[in-house]
Amino acid sequence: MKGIFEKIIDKEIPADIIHEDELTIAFRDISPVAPVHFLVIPKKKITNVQTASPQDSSVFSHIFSVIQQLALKENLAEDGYRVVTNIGEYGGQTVDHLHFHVLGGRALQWPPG
Ligand code: DGP
Repeated sequence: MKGIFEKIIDKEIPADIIHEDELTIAFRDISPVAPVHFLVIPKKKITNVQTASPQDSSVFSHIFSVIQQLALKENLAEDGYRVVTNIGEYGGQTVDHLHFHVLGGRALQWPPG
């Protein structure tokens, strides 16, 4: 069965998409926890960092290049921002499709809970 992020990729459900290319799509999180909060995901179905294969390495490097570009566009680059990927139950992953949260627009707390 298609997951929620696959439906966003296939435009079957709406999302506030801020970037799309051959390998990735980025859209604003439905429940933002910072003034700027978007997700960058691969179009390829990879569950998380732990299940990725060495063949996916080019997807990861591309995702980080997209994050750099979007951080500039969203005015996060100067003050700084955070990139988070949750893995599995203890990591707090709720959607089983690899995604990188990009959070910024305010000073963020550390450590997370
Ligand atoms: P995680 O807990 O790391 O698996 O984060 C999943 C995030 O995905 C969570 O912050 C909320 C977001 N999310 C879940 N469903 C949707 C959706 O349908 N649309 C959008 N834009 N974001 C979603």
